[in-house]
Amino acid sequence: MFDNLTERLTHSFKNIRGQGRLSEKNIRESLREVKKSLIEADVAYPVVKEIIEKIRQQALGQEVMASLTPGQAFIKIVSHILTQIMGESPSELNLSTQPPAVILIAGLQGSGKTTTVAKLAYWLKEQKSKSVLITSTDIYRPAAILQLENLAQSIDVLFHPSNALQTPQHIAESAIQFARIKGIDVVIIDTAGRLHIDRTMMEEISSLHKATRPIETLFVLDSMMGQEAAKTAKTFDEAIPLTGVVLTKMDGDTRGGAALSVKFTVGKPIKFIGAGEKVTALEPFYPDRIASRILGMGDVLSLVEEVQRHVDQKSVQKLNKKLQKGKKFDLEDFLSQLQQMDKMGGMTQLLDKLPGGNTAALLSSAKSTLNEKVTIQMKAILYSMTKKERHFPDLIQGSRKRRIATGSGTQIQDVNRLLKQFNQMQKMMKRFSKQGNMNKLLQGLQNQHHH
Ligand SMILES: Nc1nc2c(ncn2[C@@H]2O[C@H](COP(=O)(O)OP(=O)(O)OP(=O)(O)O)[C@@H](O)[C@H]2O)c(=O)[nH]1
Ligand SMILES: [Mg+2]
Repeated sequence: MFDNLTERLTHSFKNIRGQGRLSEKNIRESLREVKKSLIEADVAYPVVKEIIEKIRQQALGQEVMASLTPGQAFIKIVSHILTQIMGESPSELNLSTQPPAVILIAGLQGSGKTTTVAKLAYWLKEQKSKSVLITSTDIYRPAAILQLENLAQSIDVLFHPSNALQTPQHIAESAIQFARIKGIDVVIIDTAGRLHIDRTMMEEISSLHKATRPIETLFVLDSMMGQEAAKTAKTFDEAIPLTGVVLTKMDGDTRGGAALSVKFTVGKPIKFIGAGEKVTALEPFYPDRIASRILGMGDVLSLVEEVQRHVDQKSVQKLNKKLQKGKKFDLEDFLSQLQQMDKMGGMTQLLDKLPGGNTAALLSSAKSTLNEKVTIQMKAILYSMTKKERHFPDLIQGSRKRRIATGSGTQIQDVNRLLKQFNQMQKMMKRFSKQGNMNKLLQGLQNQHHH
C-alpha cells in the first residue's frame, strides 16, 4: 500500500537544507517533488493543486523548532495537509436510527461489493456486537446470490434468501420486514454491479434507495482505478445521495491516488478500506493514520490496536515470563508465534503498518521471508517434529532432519532454512527480553512515532 508514493515523498524531504525558517527557497525543490509524486500516484490534478497550495501557505515563514530539522518540520506540515484533504476527522458508520439500520451497498461491477457486505457484517458482529442480516438483490449475475449465502455461512451471520425471479425492491423490503420482526440491528443490502454507469442501473438503485431508506449508502470503489474511481463516485452521488465510500483492494494498489482524491472530488468521506480478500481485511478509515502511513511513518496506532485485538494476551504473557526467567525461546514458541500471526491476518498486512527506521528494516527483511506461503510450509515442518524436538531444537540432526522433511513434504534445505531463521529469531527474542517485553517494544515504536 502506498509504497511508491512513500518512497518518493520521503526522498523529497531529504533535500530540505538550512536552519531556522522554512522559506520559499528551501522548500521549492521539495514542493516540486511532492507535486510530482502525487501526480505519479494518480491523485486527481485539482487535488494535487490544492494540496501543494496549502502546504506552501502553511510552510512559508514557519519557525522550525529547535528539536526538529527543517525536513521534519516540513513533513509535519505535509502530514497535516494530507489528513485534512482526506477528511479532518474519521467518519464513523452511522447506525443511530430505529432498528433495523439499513446499509445499501452500491458500485460498479467487480469493485468488491459482495465481499464488502460480508466484511462489514463480520466487523459489525465482532467489533460492535450487532446482530446483522445480509441479503442480495443481484438477480442478474448467475450465482451472485449463492456467493453471498456462502459468505454469510462462513462468518455465521443471518442471510435472507432471495431468487432471480424476485425484484430487487421486493427482496430488500422483505429482508427489512423480517429484520424488524426479529429485532435485528442492521440489514446490509448487496446490489448488482454494472460495467458502466447507465440509466437502468441508476433507476434501479434509485428506486431501491427510495424503498429501503438506508441510513448509510456506501459506494464501493476499487482503489486500483485511481482517480478515475473518484469520478465514478461523483457521478453516482448525483443520482443517489451517498453517505460514504469504501475503498477496496488497497492491498494491490501501490499508488494511493484514490485515497487522497475521493473526499475532495466526491465530497463524501471514505469510511472503510478493504485490503485483502479475507473477511477480516476491513478497517475503519482514519485520515491521520493513513497520512502517516503514506509518509512512511507507519501506522503505529492501528498496529497496537490490531495486536491487542488479535494477540492472545495470555500466551504473550506466558512467553514474556518464560523469557524473563532466562529460559530460551524454542521451536514450540516459534510455532505458537506463527499461529498468532495467522490470527492477525498475515504478516505482510501487519508489517505494512510499522514505522520506518531500523525496526522496520529489520522486520521488512522478515517480511520477504515470511510471506504466507512460507508460513504454511514452516508450520508443516514444525508439525512434523515431535514436541521434544520443538523444545530441544539441538536434537534435530541427520536422520531426524530427513524424517521431518519427508513428514512435511519438504526438502532438507527447507528444514535447515527454518532452523536458521529460528536461530535469528531466538537472538531477536533475547534482545527484546533484555529490554523488557513486547509491550515495551510497542511503546518504543509509539514514542518514535510521536517525535
Ligand atoms: N485483493 C483484494 N481483492 C478483493 C478485495 N475486495 C474484493 N476483492 C476481490 O475482488 C473480486 C470481486 O469481488 P466481489 O465482492 O465479488 O465484487 P462485486 O462488486 O460484488 O462484483 P459483482 O457482483 O460482479 O459486480 C473477488 O475476487 C474478491 O475476492 C480487496 O480488498 N482486496
Ligand atoms: Mg457482487
